[in-house]
Amino acid sequence: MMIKYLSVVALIVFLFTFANCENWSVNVGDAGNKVFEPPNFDANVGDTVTFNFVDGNHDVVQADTFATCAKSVLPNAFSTPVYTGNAAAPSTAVWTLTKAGPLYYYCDVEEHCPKHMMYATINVLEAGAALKAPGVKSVPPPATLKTPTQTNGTAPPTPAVSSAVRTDKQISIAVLCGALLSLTRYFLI
Ligand SMILES: [Cu+2]
Repeated sequence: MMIKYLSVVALIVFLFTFANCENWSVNVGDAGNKVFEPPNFDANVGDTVTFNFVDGNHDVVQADTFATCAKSVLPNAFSTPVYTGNAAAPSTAVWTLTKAGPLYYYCDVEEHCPKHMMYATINVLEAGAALKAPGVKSVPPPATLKTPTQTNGTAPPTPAVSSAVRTDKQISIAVLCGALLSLTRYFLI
């Protein structure tokens, strides 16, 4: 019985080590400035990045090289709709990091990329690799869709499209994280 219990604990520790499920936060727009904040940080494969659209009209589109204002040719290139920023209740989009290597992205609204240099990088390192320049930690991805709160009747309805950018992989990582937490609670508390 004790051996079984210890092996389960060891398994949980092992899974947490390799599926550590960090979620990083990137703010899109900032008080009239056309920026991604932070513009450059390290993360690990398996982590997620949540973009919070806090100001202005912007989107996030994957590029193939740094400072390029052209969508990646990858068939599954990441991109979001254009959101109108709302600092109090930002729309969000989640990018799951599935492969090591730098990820480049930009905003393709108007001239934000070529004129305002609205582009950025995520340095994706192998799972478990030490991060020299970690980003800003966020809460885990929301389990349910977040619909922006409307404070008056004049705001145009924002489509609930967060789910459109979610991939099956992201969902399975979220499920894995949830399962790990339940297992931990069951055996350790
Ligand atoms: Cu923009």
